[in-house]
Amino acid sequence: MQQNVILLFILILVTLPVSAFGDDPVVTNVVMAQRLDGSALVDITFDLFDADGDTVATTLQLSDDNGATWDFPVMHVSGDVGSGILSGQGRNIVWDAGAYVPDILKDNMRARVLASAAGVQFHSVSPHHVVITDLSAVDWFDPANIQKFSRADLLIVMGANLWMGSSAENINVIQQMKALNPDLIVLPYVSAKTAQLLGETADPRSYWSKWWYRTEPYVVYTTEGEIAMDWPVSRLINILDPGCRRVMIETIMEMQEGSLNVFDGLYWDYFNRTLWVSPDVPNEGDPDMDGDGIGHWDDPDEMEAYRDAQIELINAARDSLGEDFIQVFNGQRAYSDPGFAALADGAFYELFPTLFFPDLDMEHALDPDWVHSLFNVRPWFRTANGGPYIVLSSNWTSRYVDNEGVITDISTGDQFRAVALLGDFYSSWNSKIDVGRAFFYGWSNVDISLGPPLGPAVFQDQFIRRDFKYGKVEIEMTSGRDPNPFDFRIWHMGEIVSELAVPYHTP
Ligand SMILES: [Ca+2]
Ligand SMILES: [Ca+2]
Repeated sequence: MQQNVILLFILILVTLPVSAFGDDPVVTNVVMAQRLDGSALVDITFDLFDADGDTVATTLQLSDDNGATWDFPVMHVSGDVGSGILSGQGRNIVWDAGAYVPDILKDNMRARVLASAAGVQFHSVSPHHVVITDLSAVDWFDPANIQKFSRADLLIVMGANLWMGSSAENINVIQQMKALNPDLIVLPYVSAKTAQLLGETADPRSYWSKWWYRTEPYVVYTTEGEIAMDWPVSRLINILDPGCRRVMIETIMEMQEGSLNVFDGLYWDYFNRTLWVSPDVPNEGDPDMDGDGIGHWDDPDEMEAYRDAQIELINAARDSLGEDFIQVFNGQRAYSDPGFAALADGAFYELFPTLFFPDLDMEHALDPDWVHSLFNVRPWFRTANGGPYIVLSSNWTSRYVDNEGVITDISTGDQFRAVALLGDFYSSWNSKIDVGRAFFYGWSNVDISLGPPLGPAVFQDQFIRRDFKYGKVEIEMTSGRDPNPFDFRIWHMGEIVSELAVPYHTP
């Protein structure tokens, strides 16, 4: 029945250029051949050599346009693919091309095999919307981390952990990641209003130390004359003062110019219309940035000056670091202020959709008729640097009891992936580790590509749908409210490969 599958023979050699980590596995003699028995099985054979004798993770990638793109959905494969593959000649991956729902009538298919001694697989993922946010102390000495993190389209990490004065300062982390993924954008976390207390004792060459001591003259005091804290681990700095803004920008420039690891821009944490201070800090009195004895939230001209100072800070960064220096804003001001959003290459929706959006939060976020929905806000941002980068992130854990009676996590990465696909937003994957409010690395459960979209999302009643070259995405709004606002289904080549319809969860 599948004898009309036509495939050409291909030779592709791919190794991962991670030369800093000793001998890489080498893949040679890749040959793809359809069996002649009418079974529509395709063999991809290759030789795999690893000098260290490690077991290797292999990834099969397929192209249906003679190698111009490599996002053809790789499904129905078995054999020497995945983790734990031993070196040897004549390794074999069996691809059951006949198992796809539609017939594949192609004469321009190509295959390539990637191999990683660090055990990382490099599947093509759906188009350009994958973010990793990890603000923890990542071990950059581990090659597996460099390979894993390189798979994102946008990566947000602590700048201080890669710039000069950090333990990883002599490892060319960003260069290695870009060798694996030239399109990767890497942004450092930088505070837009605080200095972290750890700077006081940090390495004097480090970002946190320089930031702490240089902003010391610009500490914010409360109406009771105390140093105004922002979080238990940080104090407020006074960006109303041009001198404060200057030392902030100068420190970022010094880090960029003096470090082996150079970032593509900044992730600013963060910009709201007024100061926001954690309820966990025991400030006596309110912050008083303009020193007139009136607390910030009772002082309209101070709040106005704070908003103006944000713009001055952003413009100073652009003047000093260039038009192509990407600036992504955390914080709610950009979500509703078009003029402010126009200064940014993107926005980070922290704890999406629970902040900013009124009840029902997700329903508003995805309502094309609501003025500040994701679809209506996205066009406000800059596009010159490949954006806008509209990042949907949540590090909270939500769970439900599934159809088999077991507690199942809702992966916000997969949930937001469905949203991201509808409107060219970015979904951030985060592991669900119940450690405070920390952000940790996470990865998609469904790393199969849908290919490019065929048009915009289509809205009909409670359904939102978008078609892609290799499949489609459908959201059905149910409660409209986090943490379980909608069901979703994602089809690849006619098969549902990702679905959430609580209590049912497949696969
Ligand atoms: Ca004041
Ligand atoms: Ca005032």
